[in-house]
Amino acid sequence: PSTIYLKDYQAPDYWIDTTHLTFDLHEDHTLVTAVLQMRLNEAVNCGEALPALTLHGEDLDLVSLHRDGEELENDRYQLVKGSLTLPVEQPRFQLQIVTRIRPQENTSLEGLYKSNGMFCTQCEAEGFRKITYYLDRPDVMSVFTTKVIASQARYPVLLANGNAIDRGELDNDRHYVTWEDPFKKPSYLFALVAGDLEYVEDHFTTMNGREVTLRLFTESHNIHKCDHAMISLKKSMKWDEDVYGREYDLDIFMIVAVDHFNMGAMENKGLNIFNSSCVLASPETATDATYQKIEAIVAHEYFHNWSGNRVTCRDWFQLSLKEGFTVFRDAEFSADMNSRGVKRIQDASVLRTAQFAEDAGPMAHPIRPESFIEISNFYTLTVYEKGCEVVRMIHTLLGADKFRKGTDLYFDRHDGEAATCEDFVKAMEDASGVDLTQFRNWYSQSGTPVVTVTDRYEAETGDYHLTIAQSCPATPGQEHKKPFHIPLGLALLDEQGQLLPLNAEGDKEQVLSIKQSEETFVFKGCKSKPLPSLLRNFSAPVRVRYDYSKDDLVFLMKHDTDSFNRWDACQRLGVMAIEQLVERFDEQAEQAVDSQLLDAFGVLIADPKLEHAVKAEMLCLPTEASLAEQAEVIKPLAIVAARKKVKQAIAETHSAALLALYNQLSHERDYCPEAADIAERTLKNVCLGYLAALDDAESLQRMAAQYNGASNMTDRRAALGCIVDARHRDEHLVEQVLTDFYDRYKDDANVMDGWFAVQSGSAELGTVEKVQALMQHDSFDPTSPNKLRSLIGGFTGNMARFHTTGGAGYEFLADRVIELDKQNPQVASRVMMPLTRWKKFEPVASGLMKKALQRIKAVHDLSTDVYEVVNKSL
Ligand code: B3K
Ligand code: ZN
Repeated sequence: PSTIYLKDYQAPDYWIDTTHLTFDLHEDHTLVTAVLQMRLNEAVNCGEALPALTLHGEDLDLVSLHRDGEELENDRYQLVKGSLTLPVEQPRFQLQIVTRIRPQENTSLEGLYKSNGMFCTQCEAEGFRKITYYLDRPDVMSVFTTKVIASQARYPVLLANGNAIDRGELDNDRHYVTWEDPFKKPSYLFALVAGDLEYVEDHFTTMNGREVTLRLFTESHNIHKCDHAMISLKKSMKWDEDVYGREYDLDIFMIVAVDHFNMGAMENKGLNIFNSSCVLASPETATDATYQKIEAIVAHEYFHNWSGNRVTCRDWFQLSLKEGFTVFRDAEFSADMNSRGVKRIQDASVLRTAQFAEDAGPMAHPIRPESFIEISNFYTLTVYEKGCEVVRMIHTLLGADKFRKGTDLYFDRHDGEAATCEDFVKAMEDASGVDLTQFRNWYSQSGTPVVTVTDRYEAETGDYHLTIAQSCPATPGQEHKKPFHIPLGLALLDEQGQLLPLNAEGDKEQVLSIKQSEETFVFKGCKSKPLPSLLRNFSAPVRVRYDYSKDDLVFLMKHDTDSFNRWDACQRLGVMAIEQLVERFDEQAEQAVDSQLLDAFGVLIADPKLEHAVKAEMLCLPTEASLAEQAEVIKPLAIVAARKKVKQAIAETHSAALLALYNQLSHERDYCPEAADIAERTLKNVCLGYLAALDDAESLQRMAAQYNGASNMTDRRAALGCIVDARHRDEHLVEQVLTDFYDRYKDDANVMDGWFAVQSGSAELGTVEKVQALMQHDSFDPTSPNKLRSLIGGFTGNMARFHTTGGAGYEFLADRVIELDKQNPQVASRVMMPLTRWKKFEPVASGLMKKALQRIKAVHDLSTDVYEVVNKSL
């Protein structure tokens, strides 16, 4: 497999002005007729001879090829793996290409495939080439017309992008619908659906008074689970008008839910296709987390209509242009709809745990990568979440008003075009007058910067000196880094916990613009040594090192006005307490749990003023994954044991207060997925989690009672998880609730995902043998990415079991990767990621992980997806 470089980008030799597609869908094959109006790209080619045309194509049977009505026989073109090359004689010409494809046999879930009897597509990034020969690159934008023909009985619903312009009946009980999308788009935004589907319909009137029909399609048994997604869609449409001035542009907007889908959802123009797990919800079947995920993803895909579709990407190296920006847009939307503070904590937590790990691993890349072998491997936390943070930093540096001027200019300038990250930054600069020259390093450099802060207080003058140094560790291909332009949110707390004025204007919060490798700021008039509150609101994706004492952290937990930093102080305290036990793992039994942490949690539990949502976040100890990310060398079993010990100590010390809080929050009410109710349930279930760490029969009864009495999935799932891993375990009860859960929900594929995950992710149950047995279960569908992710992903995230001695977990994963690679390379490459972190583990585990990777590497004919990951990580 070959590497593709950003520096080699060249504009295409030809454009495709219009694309007419006809799909003749049959049970064993599909015939695709593509009629393309081609035009020479004169900007590239002004010479005499017309260059040959090379189209992308994969797994296609070419049935016939006509150029301007003349059939080209097979001696007139070259067909090699991945492409079709033909001679060109006129600067404008028409091609007619007929291909035969087999969607029924397409297990990669890329291109046209079948899910539960319906046809659907996934074309981003390079799936369209599995449908027909085409210039399958995002800078080639075309106006598409799509005619779909199929059996009327089996596929009453026929959908494609745009507006339906024609429909009719044909012989043999077949029918057709023709769709026309007036907006130019790249092939990756093409979509088609054919199935026996029902829909719910609603309407939205845009800011200019246009009526838009909204339709959400699902299989009939799920039709009652569409309300939340529909409400979320209408909120998103309104929000994008209010906050960005962006209006929807077609007469109809459709969402289709499908069960077999490689990721969350896809923003195809006017016809979003969603993983059913990201769109369907009812109180009985979806947790609060799922409700919030749905709201965020519906918004994300809708927002792509402008940030991605109207303005798309020139090439795939620019992926963060649409993804980073759109994640920023959906994060702000969610913050506006729910608790802003908690949204920030959750996002920062994911970033610091998973993206920092990616940035420290063998696949580290800048948000705008410079090269790749397989683009599917670059739909990463770095491109998405760090990309979002980079856009957020621009927002912070410019301020909301100038940022909005910048986005207006960007959309204006590039509407209907395929743009670059540079275009985005330039629009921001031009609209605001702020110089972002150095800021651009965030686009080209990988790795997580480390900001080291030291301070000095001069009692005589009252001057407080804050010295800020930055560095960035080497990452693959990038030995030395230039300094970043870092916006650093800052406040200073006095001895009473009050915020001190930072400047003559009396501002109590400031964003320092850090540009040098080291710089010092002096704050005057401090009566005593202040305590710095650094990186407020997680103002940049960096690690901050400052030598906080435990007293400092307890003080910040209590007094800081920034929710993120209060939470972070609590996390830091938790990390210190757990690390202390990890370091002396062998003598852990005799080690006491840090008393300052225990006291601080007591204050936290009892704090009557703290909002429930933030309290719930603060009460959660650092996750095993985040402890692993912060460790020099990962010792999995020590981490699991130490964290468990600290959790038990908190539970035992504060059992009465936790129980009181639990009882206070347990009252019957109708389910409502609104922020205040979600916060109460979350806090209640955090308490239940602690109570599950007590060694008494009473708490077990409490969990069983919550499980049995639950009127919604949030409470039932929480109780189930607690029962499965309770300290005072009862095998019989575990069996009973797992069976009960199965009986209740066995017909609901999305709920069953949770049933698999709760077992494979359980420290108690999730052994290799158990996971292997579950793979044979009747309800396990090995062709469903959701099931594979739940079961295998649940297991690889199970630190207590995946990393058990002997390496059986690693061997199991290697077997699955090798097997899956033949079926679905994207999923195979995703699930193997945990192995790529082998270098950070303690020697025995590390060696065994490496061995498993080597076994994968030795397999012949690996997909480009797995090939790239395995070769870069060894
Ligand atoms: N753009 C799609 C992701 C496509 C992934 C292709 N392997 C979903 C999204 O980010 O909105
Ligand atoms: Zn996206």
